[in-house]
Amino acid sequence: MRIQRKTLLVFLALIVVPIVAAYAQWAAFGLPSVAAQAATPRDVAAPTGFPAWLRVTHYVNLFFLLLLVRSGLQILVDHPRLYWNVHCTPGTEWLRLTPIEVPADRVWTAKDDARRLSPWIGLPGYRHTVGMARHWHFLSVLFWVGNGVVLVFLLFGTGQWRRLVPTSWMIIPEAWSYFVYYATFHMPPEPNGFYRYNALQQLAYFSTIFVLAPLAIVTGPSMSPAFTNRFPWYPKAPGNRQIGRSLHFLVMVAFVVFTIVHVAMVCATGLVRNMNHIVVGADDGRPLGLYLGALGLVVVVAFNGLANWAAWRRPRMIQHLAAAIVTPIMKLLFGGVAPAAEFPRDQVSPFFWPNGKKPTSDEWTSMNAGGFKDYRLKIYGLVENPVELSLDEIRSMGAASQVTLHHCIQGWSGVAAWRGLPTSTLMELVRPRPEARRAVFYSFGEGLEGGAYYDSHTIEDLGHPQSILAYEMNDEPLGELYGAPLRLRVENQLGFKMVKWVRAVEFVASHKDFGEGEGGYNEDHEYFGELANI
Ligand SMILES: Nc1nc2c(c(=O)[nH]1)N[C@H]1C(S)=C(S)[C@@H](COP(=O)(O)O)O[C@H]1N2
Ligand SMILES: [Mo]
Repeated sequence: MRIQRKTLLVFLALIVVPIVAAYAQWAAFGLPSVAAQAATPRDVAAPTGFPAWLRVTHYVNLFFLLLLVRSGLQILVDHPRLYWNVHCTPGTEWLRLTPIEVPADRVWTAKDDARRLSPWIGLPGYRHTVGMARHWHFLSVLFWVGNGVVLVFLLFGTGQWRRLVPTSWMIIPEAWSYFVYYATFHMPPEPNGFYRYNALQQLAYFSTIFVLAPLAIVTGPSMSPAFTNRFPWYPKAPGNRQIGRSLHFLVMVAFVVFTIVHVAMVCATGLVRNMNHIVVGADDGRPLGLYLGALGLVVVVAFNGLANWAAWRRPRMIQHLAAAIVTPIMKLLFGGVAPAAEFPRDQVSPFFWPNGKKPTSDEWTSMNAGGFKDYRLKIYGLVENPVELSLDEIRSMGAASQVTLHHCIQGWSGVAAWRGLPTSTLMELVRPRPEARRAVFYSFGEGLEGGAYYDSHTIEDLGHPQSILAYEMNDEPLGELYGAPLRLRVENQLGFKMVKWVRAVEFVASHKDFGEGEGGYNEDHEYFGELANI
């Protein structure tokens, strides 16, 4: 692991400066007085205790947060580098969670770069399990956000917000006073949390619910190809897609740190009584809350074990569960929008991560040696006019140029200029029959587990102006590594659907009609979701 010095200094400063200031205040003036605050008789307007809905949402939140963190870490290690720039040039990352520096003397694909994660931490763990991790991430996030919405509505509907939402700026100096205690390892006099929180505690809970959670939610879509290509201002709000991704990670770190400190404080300030507050909603010293809370944690751990088991033993089931629950929502939110984002030509990335296995067949190798003069793109299946086209014919049919951002499922991105034949023009030529709903693109290259690589797109996605069969990248004929002679660009989808080294196109009625019926090679072999809008 390596962290950029500049970024490390900023983080350290954010932690060290307040602690030094707290020590200085303690040394110079002693501990501040918070006795009056702690002893304040309870505010008659403020709510007392924790109603059942609050205790339930608190638990449900923990339940899904853990799944989100574990699956999120698994997604992260599939491209174990975080950047502030959108190009993802090796060496420019601010955080690197791999010892590997990208070799300059040989091809090092983004997939080579993926790291293994222990299944005790990652969901589902091990290496390159990003597809399954995403299913758990997206399934969990729906419930986590739904639970959060219920919580916020009830907070404001019942008056419980009063114990959380600061109503006076005085909370800041008061919270600081408590911070001086904790930072210098002193325990301040505490109010009874059943009736009110201390100022720092209130501020911490408030920021977690009203700052961290919304930040986690809004930084998520800044990584979505469909959403950001339709609304280019969105990733620009934080700066760019990789800043969005880095912030999404930092918010996760903040949630984890909050949870650790929160649990430590619950233990340190009267575990049994505190557990009664939040588990059974009673302010007494009986051990019931502690026992039920422990049981609740056992359920959380058991479910995480079950989630790992299902990811490994019933991956198809999880993939189909996500297709049934997540896909319709993704379609509703991000489907059907035509991508439009373009980048200025001078923002083309200096380095573009390659992925996939270059073809090794004699057919492709000899055509490559001959400059693809003998290449014929075969288009067949449910079309009125099946054709075979040479590269020259393809070039003469019309061309579109675009400078766009590539979004790989692993997390990296890169800007490149593409030029090629719009797939809409191709469809005008071959005329898909009414029953044709999608097209499969077959590659000369093999997938990771052997057998030809392929993926499919809906007719609708292929009709967008930014959907092209590219034969040029950055004003040069498409390079060997990047998909020569033809590769797909479908800008509202993730990179894995953009088949390189395209050999043939088949129009079909459904994603069930080829391969193992999931929509593409990675969908079949790695359980990726068929819809790759996010
Ligand atoms: N034939 C083939 N095409 C492929 C792949 C592959 O493994 N084989 N990988 C896909 C993935 S996962 C990505 S991110 C992009 C990478 O394109 P690039 O190498 O131009 O960056 O290609 C896609 N097309
Ligand atoms: Mo990818």
